[in-house]
Amino acid sequence: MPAITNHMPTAELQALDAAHHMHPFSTQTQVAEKGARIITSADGCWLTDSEGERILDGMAGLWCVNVGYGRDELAEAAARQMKELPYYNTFFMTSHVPAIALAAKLAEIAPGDLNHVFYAGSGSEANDTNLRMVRTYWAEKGQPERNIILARTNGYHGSSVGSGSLGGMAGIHSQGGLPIPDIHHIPQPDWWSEGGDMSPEDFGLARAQELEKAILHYGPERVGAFIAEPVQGAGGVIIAPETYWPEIQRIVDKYGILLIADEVICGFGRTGKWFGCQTLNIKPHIMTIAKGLSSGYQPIGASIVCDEVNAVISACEFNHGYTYSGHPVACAVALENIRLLEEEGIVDTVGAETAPYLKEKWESLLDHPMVGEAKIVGMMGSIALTPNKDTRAKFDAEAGTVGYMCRERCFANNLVMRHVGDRMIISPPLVISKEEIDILIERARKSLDECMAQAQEKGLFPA
Ligand code: PXG
Repeated sequence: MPAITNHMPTAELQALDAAHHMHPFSTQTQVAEKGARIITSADGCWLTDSEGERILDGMAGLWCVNVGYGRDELAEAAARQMKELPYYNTFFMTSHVPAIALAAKLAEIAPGDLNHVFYAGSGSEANDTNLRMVRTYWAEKGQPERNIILARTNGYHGSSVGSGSLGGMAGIHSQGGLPIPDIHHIPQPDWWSEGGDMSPEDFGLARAQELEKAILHYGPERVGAFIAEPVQGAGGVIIAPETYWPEIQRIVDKYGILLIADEVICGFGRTGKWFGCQTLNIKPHIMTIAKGLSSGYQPIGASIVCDEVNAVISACEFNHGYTYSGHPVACAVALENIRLLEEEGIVDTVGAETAPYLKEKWESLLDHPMVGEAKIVGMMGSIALTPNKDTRAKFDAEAGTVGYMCRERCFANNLVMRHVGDRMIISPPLVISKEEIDILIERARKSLDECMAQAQEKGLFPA
């Protein structure tokens, strides 16, 4: 039965979209040629498009809809707050209940002495805050020369000038004069593509020691902070070998530099615990959060700051903030979202039940001829596509050619599974059920088969 839609025909929407809506990270002419897929509603883990198709969202939007779509509680929290106090700022000695309540709640659930919250409207903004905050911290401590921030190649921290500089994405650095001065990148712990003949353990150690090398190269008196995602998300769900993080922690401690854990993706249950730092046993001075903080229902981000950094920053006037820092509606929704995650045991269920189930199913994809590696932690996973598993070979085509083909097959099969180069990635809503995991795996396998057939036709995969 054809879907009954209450909007203009898809082709008209697509034409208007291409004519007037500039898409992020897209080639606009391609959008015009192909027409965007238009999402009209969603419920649980399922999207509905303008043609009435139901699509399994294996990416939770953009890694953010942790509690799933369609939660009335969050809509009601927003409506209540809008009626009571739709906006007020947190500058100039003012505050309001939602900003206070959420900050106190975040201090409660964040590990260690991460007790202080600086609000932003997004992950990019929060990382811009971090950049200025750590430099201000060292300046206030009488060490203004300690302004170098080390980060990682293929890390993602946002696309504003500051956060895009912290990130290590070549595509971002190539536009607009990034990175800004005194931000340097060390290579990532991606064993599959860069590990060569080393064992994953040796490689993890070697890549962590790149941090020490960089500190010694620039001078320990010049380096203020190191920023990294516990698990690289946008870079392709790169899970570092087990040797990596303990060594990073040792080096950070040894030189007394600040560690910023970018938890924008890893936070709020994604890795099976509340924060990626807890899964990986990392002790940061600052955590960046966004996305799962509100399950994407409202745009909000924040920096959660330890007692020591807060003490120094609090003693000066930190000339920083955004009109929407601590927006009351966003804070009210985030608070309600955390309540759902806690009271419905969503994070606990991921850790104890659904993530182990997904791991078993995800790793079963390893028997597919084109899948060379299957990595997963909690509800974020990746598989590496390769023409030869034994040699970890790359396809004889521009990187991402086969990944894109696979992504297109997934989309045609009503599954959102993204590609990063020739890695396929998933990050479903945390509320995904075992039955839905089965559907995800079934569709992924079908798409892999179809992609492999296409790759064989093009001579990119052995027949
Ligand atoms: N840090 C991390 C770790 C992120 O993943 C940001 C910061 C920036 O957050 P905002 O809210 O400013 O976007 C992100 C965002 C992708 C993709 O293609 C990933 C993100 C954003 C857009 C696309 O995987 N991550």
